[in-house]
Amino acid sequence: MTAAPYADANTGYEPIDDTARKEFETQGFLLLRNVLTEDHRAALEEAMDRVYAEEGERGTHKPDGTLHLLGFLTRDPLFGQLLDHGPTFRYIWGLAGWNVYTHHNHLDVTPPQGPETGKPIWGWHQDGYRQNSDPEVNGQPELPRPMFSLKIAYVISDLAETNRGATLVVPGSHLSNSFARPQGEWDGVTRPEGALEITANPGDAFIFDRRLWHSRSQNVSDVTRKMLFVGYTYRWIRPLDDMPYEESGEWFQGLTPVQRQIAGASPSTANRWGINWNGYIDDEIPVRKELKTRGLLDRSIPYLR
Ligand SMILES: O=C(O)CCC(=O)C(=O)O
Ligand SMILES: [Fe+2]
Repeated sequence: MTAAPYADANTGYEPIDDTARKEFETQGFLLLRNVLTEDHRAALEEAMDRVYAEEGERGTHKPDGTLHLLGFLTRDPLFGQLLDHGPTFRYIWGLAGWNVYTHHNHLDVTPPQGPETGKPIWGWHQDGYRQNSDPEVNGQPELPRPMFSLKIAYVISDLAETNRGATLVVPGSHLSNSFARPQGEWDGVTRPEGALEITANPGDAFIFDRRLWHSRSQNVSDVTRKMLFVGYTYRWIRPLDDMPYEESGEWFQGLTPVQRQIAGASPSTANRWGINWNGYIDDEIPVRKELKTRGLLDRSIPYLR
């Protein structure tokens, strides 16, 4: 077991307060300031730059130099440590419970792109693909579907100024199954009513409900945008990315039991540690074990039982 190489103010097991939970529930996202120390952020950026160069050699950059790399966590031990990074992980179990893993994660590098050319692409969406169509909610199409997943977005480059390609969101839109699109041809510039550009400092992060309507934006600055996204969902939902690793390999062996759960150890069954029809739950499920040991299984919150 390797200890996390960077000191954090949080162990990952400080419960979030009701104000944060309420804000997340009403807004669909939370901005989390200073979740990475400057040393940690710089080390992550260095690892990102290495991966970006490797992917350049492999020819996977888009023609404009953009990289959107899925399942990136196995590409560096430092990325693996993000699986339960203290200042952000407390929000994951605090908002989704202990039965989670990462089904989807991506590394994004967006060099200056200049203004949009050609036919602009309308990028507003909810995450989850068919999760926005398949589930029926009491036969009432307007009722919000379940959250199912949430995502941490780590800000690695400076996004404090606007127009650097930051994520756009409409606060509160996660409770709407539909989203108004401008009539006719979209001009590539006009933003939907209520849209907010998440400007943030390097080392900040934001967490969002996958139902929150969001979009990328064009990086028209001269600063390369660098972001790391780690999505979490329930262990009974299948992975979205190919994130290959050997359990006997160095990357996996460097993980703690909690990190192994979050890495998706045994994605083929939700019952590896035992969760049965009769209510039996194996106390060895690593995240649950940590919460239980610390007295954090709050019975008033269903996903924390
Ligand atoms: O890169 C972005 O700003 C948005 C990415 C996105 O759509 C997502 O993380 O689900
Ligand atoms: Fe998305």
